[in-house]
Amino acid sequence: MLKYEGMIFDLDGVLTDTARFHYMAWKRLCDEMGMRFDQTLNERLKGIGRMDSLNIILSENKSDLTDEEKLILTERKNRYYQEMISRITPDDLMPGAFELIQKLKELGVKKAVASASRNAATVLKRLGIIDRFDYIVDASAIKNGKPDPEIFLNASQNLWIPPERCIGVEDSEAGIEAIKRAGMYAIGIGAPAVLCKADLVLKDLTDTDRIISLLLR
Ligand code: B16
Ligand code: MG
Repeated sequence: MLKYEGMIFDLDGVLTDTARFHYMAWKRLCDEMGMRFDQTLNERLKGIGRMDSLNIILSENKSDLTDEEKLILTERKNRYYQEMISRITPDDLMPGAFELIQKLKELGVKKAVASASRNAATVLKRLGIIDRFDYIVDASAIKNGKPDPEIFLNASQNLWIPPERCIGVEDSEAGIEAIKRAGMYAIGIGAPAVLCKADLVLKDLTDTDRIISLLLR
């Protein structure tokens, strides 16, 4: 008997380590523009959409630009990011991710991806796992980004499973808040100090037995 019938995964930082590519792309852009950008600031961008991320960077640098200039910069950052993800292969799956997806299939647990990234489908294809999910949220159709619960509620609706029967998995503080506001069980991947609002924090997805035991009554 399953306690949870759906598992909704974030992508960057959970299924694959593309979080470092987002960091490197923003860092290159900021260096070129003479703006400050470091790992601490990057932590605040995890799970946050592209334009909102640029607005945070600009505000931290006490800088302001026109909407047109911002669009040019976000497109440039995206080109740097797309160069990096073009080299992704199935070897770039996070440890334990493939095994967990397999076990969920055997148990009949439905799986979705709720990523803020408009590059999510490209990354999932390059990882060779796009067909293993029952539903992938289209980030461009989401009006309110994480920490708003909209993206996780959209995923559960499309899986036809009520939020309280779903587990969300996230590496960002904003994402954990979104999962909790959606009324789901939250697994954080990363540092317990950052993800303190999660119900459970793990370093990665390798402890599949622990995750599977949560799903069962
Ligand atoms: P893109 P996730 C998020 O993905 C990233 O964490 C965040 O750093 C990025 O700015 C956002 O996607 C948008 O990505 O520029 O590719 O549309 O963690 O929600 O899977
Ligand atoms: Mg993430």
